[in-house]
Amino acid sequence: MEAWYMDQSEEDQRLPHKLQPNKPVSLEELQKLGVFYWKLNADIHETDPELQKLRKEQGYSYMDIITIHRDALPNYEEKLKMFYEEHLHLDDEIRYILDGRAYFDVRDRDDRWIRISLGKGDLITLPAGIYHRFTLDHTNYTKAMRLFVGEPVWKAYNRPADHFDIRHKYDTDSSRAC
Ligand code: KMT
Ligand code: NI
Repeated sequence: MEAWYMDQSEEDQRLPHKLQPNKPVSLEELQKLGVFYWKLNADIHETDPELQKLRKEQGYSYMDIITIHRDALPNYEEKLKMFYEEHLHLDDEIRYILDGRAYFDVRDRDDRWIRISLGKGDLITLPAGIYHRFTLDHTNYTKAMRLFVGEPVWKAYNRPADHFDIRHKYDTDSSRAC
């Protein structure tokens, strides 16, 4: 896991888009935005007691595995385009990278993009109501576990989606964490 502020360039979304000089973002800064991170052993994800403990404690009753690759995901191009539209969900987004690499971009409090680079063994939770987007990097492959509290709802609301109560809740919850 590594996070940084993005440059403004409209170039290829799969590039790192680091500022020059790089402006890294710490775990503490991410936590203040309501973003949490765990490092697990993806090789043993089927039996991992640490993952089981986390799922139990956090109530992550649902899980499935998505492979994002040209040959594995139906409507690959269309889905990647959707994932990179700035959006929010009414529930937390919980993703555990089992293989490959991926970028999650989240907005900070001043509406600047932070890019979070994830690899094998990285588990991240994005709070309900945070504006974010997702992309593959130049390796064009990731396999991720999707976790959810209860029955999954994948519905994404593209920005602007400020009329939802969850936006207000997100703002008040995460500013209290500061
Ligand atoms: C989302 O809603 O942003 C996604 O599901 C991203 C792809 S899952 C690795
Ligand atoms: Ni999302």
